[in-house]
Amino acid sequence: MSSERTCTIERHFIDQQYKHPEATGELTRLMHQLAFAAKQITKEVRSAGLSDILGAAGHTNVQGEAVQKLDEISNDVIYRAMDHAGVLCCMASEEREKMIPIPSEFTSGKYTLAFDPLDGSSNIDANINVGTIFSIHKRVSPDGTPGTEADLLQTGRSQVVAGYIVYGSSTMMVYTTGHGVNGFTLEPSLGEFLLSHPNMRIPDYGKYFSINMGNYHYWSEGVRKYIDHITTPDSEHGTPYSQRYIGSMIADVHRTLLYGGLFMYPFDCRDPKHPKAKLRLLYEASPMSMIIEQAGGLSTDGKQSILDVVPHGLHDRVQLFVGARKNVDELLGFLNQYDQ
Ligand code: AHM
Ligand code: MG
Repeated sequence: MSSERTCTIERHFIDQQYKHPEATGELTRLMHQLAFAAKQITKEVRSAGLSDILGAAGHTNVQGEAVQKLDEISNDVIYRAMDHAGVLCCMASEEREKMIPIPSEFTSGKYTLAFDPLDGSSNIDANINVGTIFSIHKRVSPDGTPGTEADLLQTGRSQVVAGYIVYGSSTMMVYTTGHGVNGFTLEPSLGEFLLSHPNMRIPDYGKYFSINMGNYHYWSEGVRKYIDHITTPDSEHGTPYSQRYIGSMIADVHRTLLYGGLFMYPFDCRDPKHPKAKLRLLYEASPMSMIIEQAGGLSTDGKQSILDVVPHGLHDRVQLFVGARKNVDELLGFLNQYDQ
């Protein structure tokens, strides 16, 4: 038997707290509630094919996309786990246009939560991995008052915790508090998240790229030249790279974290004066970028780290490139040469 002691996610939070004597335990409570929500969503996702909850809910969300029933269910599960925990002052969700206030009967806390309840949900019917993404900030408005949108509109750099839960062949929660990245796998019979991937590090380089190639003709010249470069056989450069794209960012970025390479969702430049991004800054790009950077990789919108992009609205979108340091540097060389 291994001499290593089993570490549950709750135990891990508490151990982290001992290192920060000023901590009040609120963050631990918040993470505990998130883990509880993740277990409930796991149960829903695992029984998706058995119950009558697959398929579109019949209306569109704020982004104009069809809402899946499991999107709604996951949104409710997270809201109900978090609204009365006494640790949040407000929330934002991909599924809700406006800021979500904390009901007045519950104590308002000092943190904010932005989340994508079920990323990649268009894949649910095909039994492909989906996930929850979360981003936590400390409020900027005074404690004890109702939270405001300004509390949520903070850069990725000032996230207190960022993480995701991937509902795949197993359920895994990966998070960072700014001191490295740790991964926990849900042990289904115990109902506990156990530390399975301590101190996760992304390789410096990988021969994988992840992008929707169907959009090739819509990208900037720099992105197209880069993709041409990495798909053209050249033994000296070690190309071509292998393409991996599931169309579920959580799964694509999770694989990138483990194996290296990079994940990209560039601008659609059909109207060069108004390039369009797809992925949302606050609850998709920003938390995934903090994870990758904390694991030793890089994130960029082509000009700066995603963590420095200033949000102006809850649903701002951003061009995103994340991955292994050498891969992202190589891409930036092309963007600097052709897109400036
Ligand atoms: P969603 O939040 O509505 O699920 O959309 C985000 C998803 C990402 O998970 C994925 O990377 C991307 O959309 C896939 O988009 P596309 O089908 O355009 O390649
Ligand atoms: Mg999403």
